[in-house]
Amino acid sequence: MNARIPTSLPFADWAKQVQSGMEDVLDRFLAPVSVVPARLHEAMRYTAMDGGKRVRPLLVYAAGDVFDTPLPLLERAAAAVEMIHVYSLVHDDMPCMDDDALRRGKPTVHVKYDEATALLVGDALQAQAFATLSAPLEAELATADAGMPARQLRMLNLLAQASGSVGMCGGQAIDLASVGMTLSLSELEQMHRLKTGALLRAAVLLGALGGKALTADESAALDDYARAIGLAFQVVDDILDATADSATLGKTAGKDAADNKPTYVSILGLGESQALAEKLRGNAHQALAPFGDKARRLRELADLIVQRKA
Ligand code: GRG
Repeated sequence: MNARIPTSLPFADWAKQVQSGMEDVLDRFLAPVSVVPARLHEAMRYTAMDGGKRVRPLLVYAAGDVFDTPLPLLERAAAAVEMIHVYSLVHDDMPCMDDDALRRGKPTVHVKYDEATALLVGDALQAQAFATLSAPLEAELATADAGMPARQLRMLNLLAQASGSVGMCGGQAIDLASVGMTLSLSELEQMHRLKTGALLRAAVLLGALGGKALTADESAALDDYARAIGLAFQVVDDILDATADSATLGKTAGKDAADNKPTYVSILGLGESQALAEKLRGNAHQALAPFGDKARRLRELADLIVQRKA
């Protein structure tokens, strides 16, 4: 992606350009297969390239539009957050966790390669995410804005917090410990705020942090938006899981319920879960009101997250 994608494009075209641009961005920030060890780099590319909805990069670019974040920082942030997400999927699919054979329509990394490789692919993608976000900036950008290194540092800290024990990993630990247990709605929400919400929130804030300074009110509004879509994403995931046709979605219908994991649908029922997703969409829209038309993409992404079919 060499130039900013025009905001005037219809949403679907804009999203397609971000998604296809991510192939180029990831290609640039991942080691080539020609670098030793070739098999590890091949496996990293196998799982990271050409796959997924790229929701987190879309959020990074959409938030970047609101705060005029320079493209090189958006690219680094989008690649880094996607690498963390992909690493989490690779580890989550392993036999010691969810034991899944298919991901994004392809054999999972431990199935295609082996378990040790899957572990290393996840570890290496995590390290590469931070290497990517901290990579030196293009000379003209670094000299044009003396505040860039401080911004990069804040972004690194944010991504580290969102990924670790007080973010995604912590949420996964709670999830693993909750198998077979009855969770209250607030316990379920706490788990998902960490497990999936923290990284989605980080994507929004990363896109914003790279741009012009946020006021306290802007920061709070963006946080409200990020929290609403983070939760909506999980509620919709549970709805899709409960109603999926496994053949068409390429995932196991009702897997969480079958694994005896609490879900929004198991606690609230389908109708109330759908109503909750709609309410969260409304909350997300409301939170964006202070940003006016500049937040159009973020608004459309809230719609996409709630209306998605996969
Ligand atoms: C193993 C440290 C560690 C963490 C795993 C997020 C996570 C934590 C595991 C993923 C398990 C899972 C399927 C959760 C449901 C919600 C979710 C994150 C789905 C996958 O994300 P999408 O739909 O995937 O954005 P794509 O493939 O489109 O990128």
